[in-house]
Amino acid sequence: MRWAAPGRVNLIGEHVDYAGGVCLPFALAERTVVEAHTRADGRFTARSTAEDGVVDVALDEIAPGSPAGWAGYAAGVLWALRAAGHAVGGLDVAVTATVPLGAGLSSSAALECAVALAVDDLYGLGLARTELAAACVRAENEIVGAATGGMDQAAVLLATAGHALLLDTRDGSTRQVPFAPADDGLAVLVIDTRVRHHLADGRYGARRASVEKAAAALGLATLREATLRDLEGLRDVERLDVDLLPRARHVVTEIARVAEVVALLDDGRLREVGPLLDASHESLRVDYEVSCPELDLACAAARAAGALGARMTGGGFGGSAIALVPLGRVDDVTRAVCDAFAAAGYGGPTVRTAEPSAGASRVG
Ligand code: GAF
Repeated sequence: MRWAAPGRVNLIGEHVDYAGGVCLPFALAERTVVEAHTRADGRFTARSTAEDGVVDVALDEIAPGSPAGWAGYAAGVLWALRAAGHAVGGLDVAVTATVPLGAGLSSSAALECAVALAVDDLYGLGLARTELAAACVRAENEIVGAATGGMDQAAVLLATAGHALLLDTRDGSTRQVPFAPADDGLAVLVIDTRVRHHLADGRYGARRASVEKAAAALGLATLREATLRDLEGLRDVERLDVDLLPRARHVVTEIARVAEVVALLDDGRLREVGPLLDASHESLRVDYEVSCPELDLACAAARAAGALGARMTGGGFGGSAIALVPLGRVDDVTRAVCDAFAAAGYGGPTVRTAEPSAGASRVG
């Protein structure tokens, strides 16, 4: 049997899912497909079209850092479900990956969620998708060692076609927000810079640590509770840690931008969200420092060629940008971004249109 899970892009609400914030991702059409079978010998075996070799590990040997590399995302899901007390035995998986790896499009969450659905079906667990998402997050945090929040797994498991998923990470609540750019004569372009990133490499975790430190310094559970005025209270701490104030400012202003974008979408005014996308990118570039020259160039070139707004999406340090583009300008924007990359001596980006698509499901 086979299960498929999509990649995602985040329309807005970046680096706020571990701060109790709100975000607005949607699922892509590109999917990671997992063919899975139970094994009676208590082992996890895996291979992937995107990787060499076969991974073979006993369930009891799954632990932080083991197995290393890509298979940790899949094996970690079995570990997390077993740790939560569910009766899960061995599994063999064959992965066909069409979500680009390391592109900021959540190939890792797609793999985790496809495996989670497979385990849930094959072992008859009957878990809610929110419970499966939580297991996927534990896999990533504890087995892979990436201190990510829960946005990607929620998007992959809960998204529906023609909508963005408004996720409130403070209480886990969600709402489907109608989002069909083509109906407004628009397209969302996803520009993969081909600069590869890895969220377990320390920089992502450092951002999360700053945000948690800022909240603690203000006496708050999370920065969701903070206002811009409250951040003045960080000036003293800032003498010790100069990054704290701008990091916290990004989180607080980004959460406010999400609310503005949702209000515009609810009002049928998608064409007006461009400046908020631009402001999000500036905040991520200047205050949060998770952009890179290739992402900045992609956004600038897209805007100059007629995009209504553009921003990096996902964890950053490489990966992809999105641009909101009138349908009639898609070719111009695509060409302008490719030309700008060539002129800067960067490798060619990959540009595709993103359709808000359905979440993960069994496919055969
Ligand atoms: C990555 C993480 F996995 C998410 O949890 C989120 O923090 C995102 O970066 C930034 O918004 O995709």
